[in-house]
Amino acid sequence: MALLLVLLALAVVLLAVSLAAVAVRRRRPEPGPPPAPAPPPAAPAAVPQREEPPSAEPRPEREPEPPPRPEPPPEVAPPEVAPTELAPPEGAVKPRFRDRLGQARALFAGYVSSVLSRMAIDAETWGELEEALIRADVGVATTTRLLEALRARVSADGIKDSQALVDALKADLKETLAAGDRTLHCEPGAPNVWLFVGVNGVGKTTSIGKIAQRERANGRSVVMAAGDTFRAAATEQLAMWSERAGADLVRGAEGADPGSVIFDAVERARARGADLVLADTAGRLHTKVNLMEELRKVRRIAERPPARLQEVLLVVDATTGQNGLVQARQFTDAVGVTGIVLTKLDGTAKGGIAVAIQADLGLPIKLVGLGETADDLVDFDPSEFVEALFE
Ligand SMILES: Nc1nc2c(ncn2[C@@H]2O[C@H](COP(=O)(O)OP(=O)(O)OP(=O)(O)O)[C@@H](O)[C@H]2O)c(=O)[nH]1
Ligand SMILES: [Mg+2]
Repeated sequence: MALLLVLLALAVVLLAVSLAAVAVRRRRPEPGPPPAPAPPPAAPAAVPQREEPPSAEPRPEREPEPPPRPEPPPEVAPPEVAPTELAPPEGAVKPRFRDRLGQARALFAGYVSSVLSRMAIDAETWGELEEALIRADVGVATTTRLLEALRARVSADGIKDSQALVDALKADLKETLAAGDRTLHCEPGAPNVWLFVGVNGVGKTTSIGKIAQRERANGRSVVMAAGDTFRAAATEQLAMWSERAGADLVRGAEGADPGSVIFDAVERARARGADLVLADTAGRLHTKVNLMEELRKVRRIAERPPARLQEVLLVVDATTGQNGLVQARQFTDAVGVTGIVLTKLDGTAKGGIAVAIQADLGLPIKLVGLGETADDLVDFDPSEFVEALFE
């Protein structure tokens, strides 16, 4: 029995030893390279996945998808005959000379009341009239001529009192200013061209805008030619006026040949059966090319059929005084002016330049600018003008 117990104990010990050996073998590492340590969960991979070019720059973000391209707007052709609803309302009140000739009237009024305060006509009377005319920018030559004619009339008609003398002067001024053809010519059947010239800043573009509006109101279809390619802003200025007036606009790139813009505008007018091309020009140039030379070229294009060059309108700033006369002479020699648009008579202008231009150069004043807005353009009425000055 004891032997049996000893044998049983031995068997148990042997079993325990063999189980322990198995357990130790299981725990022993396998031969071969040790496995890489498992990366900590949040740590970056020790070995980069892809070979990156060495760069100090952070990797650029992926290019965002470009936004879908908007559909190009459908090409809208300018209206064949521009809409009339953009024209000024019928019966819009036109400015009057007497309300706008502030400075000029004040100047004349002072001298006239002084002359009238003395019943008789004496040396002082003649001196004051001369001073009034010269200070009003009539110019020495024209003043001298006017007063000589007045003296002759005074002695011929036996004028004795100063009121009659002032009336005679007014009549002479009206007669001087009424000379010449003040019509703005426009015939049916061909693109009529009105070319606007003048030094910079006198009001060419603004006057074209005003005239476009007025012609539209008269039922004419108008094409504006942005022939002032000196600066882009000039075209934008004209574009604004063309929208306002309901007129078509032909433009050229900045620095483009002004002649080509006028040519294209005539083509557009012909194709659409428009009545009138209002052609803007620059008052100065990019190049050293003489302005007058350039304008001559423009003029030649503007008179090439089918275009019918009806008017070459010299725009003169009334506030520049006698200088306007010098400009008028230069432009007339170069491009053959048919009439004057006298602007800014509402400002500090003294008005006499109108008389000087008409008397010295025989150029009719056709239109007058009395302000900056679209309605501030009137036909020149010599009688109303003179009455307003002397009132
Ligand atoms: N008070 C007044 N201002 C005017 C009149 N006509 C034009 N102007 C102003 O004069 C300035 C010059 O006018 P523009 O029409 O640009 O002159 P422009 O001759 O085209 O000038 P450039 O293009 O530089 O050659 C603008 O501020 C106009 O508003 C007018 O009759 N009265
Ligand atoms: Mg201009």
